Amino acid sequence: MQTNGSDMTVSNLRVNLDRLCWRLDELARIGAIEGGGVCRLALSDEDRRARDLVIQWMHELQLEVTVDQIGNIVGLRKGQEQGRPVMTGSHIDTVATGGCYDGNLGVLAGLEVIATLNDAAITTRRPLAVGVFTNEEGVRFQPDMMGSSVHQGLENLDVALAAADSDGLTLGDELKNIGYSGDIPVGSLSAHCFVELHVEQGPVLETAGIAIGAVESVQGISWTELTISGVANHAGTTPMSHRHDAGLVAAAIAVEVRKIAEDMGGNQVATVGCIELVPNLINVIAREARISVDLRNTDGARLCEAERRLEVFVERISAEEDVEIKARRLARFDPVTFDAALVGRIEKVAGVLDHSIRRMPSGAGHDAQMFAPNCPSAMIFVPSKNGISHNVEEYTSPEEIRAGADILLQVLISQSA
Ligand code: HGY
Ligand code: MN
Ligand code: MN
Repeated sequence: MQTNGSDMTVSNLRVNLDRLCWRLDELARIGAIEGGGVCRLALSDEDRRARDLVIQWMHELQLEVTVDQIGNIVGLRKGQEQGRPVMTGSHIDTVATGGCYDGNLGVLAGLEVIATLNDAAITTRRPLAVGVFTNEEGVRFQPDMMGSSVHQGLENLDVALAAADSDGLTLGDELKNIGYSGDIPVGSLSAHCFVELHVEQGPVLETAGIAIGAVESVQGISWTELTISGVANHAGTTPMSHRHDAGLVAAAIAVEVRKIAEDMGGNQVATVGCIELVPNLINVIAREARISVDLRNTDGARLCEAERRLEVFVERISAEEDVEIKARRLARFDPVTFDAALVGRIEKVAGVLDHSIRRMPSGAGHDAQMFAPNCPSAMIFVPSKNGISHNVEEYTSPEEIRAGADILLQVLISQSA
């Protein structure tokens, strides 16, 4: 590692917290919504404006910027040597009721690492790269973690480009519309390793009074859309025995989804986040219902068990209520285990910087999990106030951000020295 000979030793390098928080605030203005959160759906105009701003910052940091065929942005900092870069990054698309930190912190902390190294005139041996991955949230186009899974060869590019939103607009067309249908072939960049900083989005660290999470794994994710077809009829005149009530069936499935999690216990979680009824009128029995089911478990076999229980119930209630139910798989990821040595490195650096740390799984999906099959990957968590996320109340304090960003800085340096 080349330094400018100043007495600032690399191990004493720390991020500039004010600069990082300023970037977080600036980025949060794009798509800002009531209550202090952000709505920046993938490939929306807000996403375009945020991408433009991040690329402007990448250029200011003298990074070489590329955009690939699915819109992933990579800012590359040359090392003394060529070869696979040490990589970090995350996403800047958000859910419609998002916070300012989910994803954004990982991207901007990555830029802060670059800025800190630039200030110290340090050139690492290996190149460094910061990635901004397309459509991590998966709320407009499914599946989630789409850009990073295509980037790492786990999802087919054409299948991803053909994904359509609820208005029938495809991801490929929307990429072109916002000017981010890049020319770099996906898969043309392999990383030496990948480390992502992210807010925990849960209550574990805050409850334990611990500053940092060394993330060992990501739980498996199963997303299914169920379309229930019944018969519209008059709410007053139709005898109960003559109903094919899609709304009733949707509600029964939502109750069963909760029951599956409760009966299975352990790490099983289950959510019905979307319920749409047609025609959705007070005096009409719903002829159609569309619901989403999100099942997750740290144990792959248990996740399959939860899926099986749902299938059995769907079959049974379809027969009982004489309605048709079609299932469409929206996303499916097995649990992922991160690189033990890299997790250990995060722990070691946290110890040197005197931050409390604990190992933990991730309840949310992340871009880092897509790198895990191809290179050593791991994540650093910082606490979420009241364990809140995917909510405008999402908050992580500047001191907590400093701790996570300093650890990211020193871990990336250690991997690129
Ligand atoms: O759903 C998730 O875990 C992530 O926020 N896409
Ligand atoms: Mn995220
Ligand atoms: Mn998220």
